[in-house]
Amino acid sequence: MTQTIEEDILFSEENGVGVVVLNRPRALNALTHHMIAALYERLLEWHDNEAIDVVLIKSSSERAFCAGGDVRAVWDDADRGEGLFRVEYRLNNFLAHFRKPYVSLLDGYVMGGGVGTSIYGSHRIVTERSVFAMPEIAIGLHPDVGGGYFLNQMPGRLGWFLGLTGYRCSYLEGLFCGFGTHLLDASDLKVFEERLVAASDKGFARVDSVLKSLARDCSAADTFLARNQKVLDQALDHKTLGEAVDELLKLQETVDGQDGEILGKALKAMGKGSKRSLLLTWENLRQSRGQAIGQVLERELRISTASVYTSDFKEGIRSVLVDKDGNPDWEDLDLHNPPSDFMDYYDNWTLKDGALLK
Ligand code: QUE
Repeated sequence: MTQTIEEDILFSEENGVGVVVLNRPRALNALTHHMIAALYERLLEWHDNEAIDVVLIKSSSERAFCAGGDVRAVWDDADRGEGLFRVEYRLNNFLAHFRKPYVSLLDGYVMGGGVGTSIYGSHRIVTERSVFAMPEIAIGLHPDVGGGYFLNQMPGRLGWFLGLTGYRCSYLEGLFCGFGTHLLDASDLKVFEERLVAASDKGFARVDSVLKSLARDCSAADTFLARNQKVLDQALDHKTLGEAVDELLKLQETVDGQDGEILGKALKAMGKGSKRSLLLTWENLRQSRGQAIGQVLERELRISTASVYTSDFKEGIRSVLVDKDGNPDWEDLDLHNPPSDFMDYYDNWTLKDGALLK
């Protein structure tokens, strides 16, 4: 059965709640240009509509809230994805300044563009099925949609670890890192939505009062990221990517048991990632420190748009999403000794229609 694009994203309004349903389950809700544009237009309208008090965004599938942007479609776009990236980053920037409660139900996978579509909102509901990641090094891209901003806000250097390894955070780690704000049992999501729609309070109080009755207490203390934060911070607090990689590999020799296995798996993923992506991730995280979200998004739009024309992006899409052989043939770059003009390609990229916020 072919699905028309109009059904990929659904909108409804009920008693002051604007409801968005991501409805492209076979692609894990990977966001198409059309879905992002439709969401942005609707949010603009709801933002100025006094009858809308709260926005709720969720998925029609238990498997994923959203796996990212529809990067595979970039090849078919006349502009090689520039339009898709542009509407996506404009949406991210708008969400970062959205004044009404924006509640995301983050059940299942939340990766890349799925993070960008939720993390700037006021309430990010996690369930025991949530998995969070910024896995772009596997496709020759970099942790974008504001990764330079929100990864730098995570505890210590954990966000850098996530970006450099594509590490998949458990739901507790997702709360610890700030992907999520509240924990609900997946079986309570329906009743949460029903109570939110029925609630008589207004605005933020409306969401908070419903959450009070359903949110679960939890601690992330007994997770890999919390247990190892200090040593990961130390390993990553170095001047160059090459030095940090060496430190992480050394750390692997001292961490044993289950944590050693988890770390080994993360470092193996880093080793399998695009070296171009790793260098780009490092440099963008470095430049983003202390910058405002708009500044970060402006640079990332340029970087991502330029990245699409690299052989590593083509290889990443081929090996992960097309042939699915998991055997990418990356460009050979020395992480310890990158070309001095490495960033020039990105810094000199000119976007077709000028700046992001125009
Ligand atoms: C890294 C990524 C993405 C990915 C896999 C990675 C990503 C993304 C998708 C994806 C998944 C299913 C689809 C689709 C895209 O996979 O960003 O179109 O049907 O969107 O290892 O960054």
